[in-house]
Amino acid sequence: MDNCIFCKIAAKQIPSKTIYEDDDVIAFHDINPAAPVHFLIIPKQHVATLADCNESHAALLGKMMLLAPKLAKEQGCGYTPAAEGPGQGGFRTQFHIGPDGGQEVYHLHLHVLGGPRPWRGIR
Ligand code: DGP
Repeated sequence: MDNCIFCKIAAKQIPSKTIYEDDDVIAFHDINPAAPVHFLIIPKQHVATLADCNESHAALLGKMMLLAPKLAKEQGCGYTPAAEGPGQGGFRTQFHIGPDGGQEVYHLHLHVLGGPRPWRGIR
């Protein structure tokens, strides 16, 4: 997509603080962090929203979801489960879909937010 800012980040036409990249996805710090740790995981291929996904995107979505806890841990906001009870640490994941979902950039992205509280989060 010619005018998509996240396509341009994926293509390295716009710089970003990249924390992970492979053939399918790239993850980078959000330009306007809403938590001490706030990064985005996006597919390199252009997909506008989660609502535009179908079965052909299942592996890609699975990869994005599984990367969230791995990268959160690397960024210092991982979750350590406990045998009983809530465990330690943790993070939040968010997809925004459409105007009522608060989406501003129409290229699929998974927000990952974490770090010591308090933090404001997104909207
Ligand atoms: P939303 O579409 O509301 O789910 O959020 C889009 C997010 O993308 C928002 O938190 C700010 C971030 N963002 C927008 N433009 C850029 C950019 O050029 N670089 C980076 N790193 N983040 C961006």
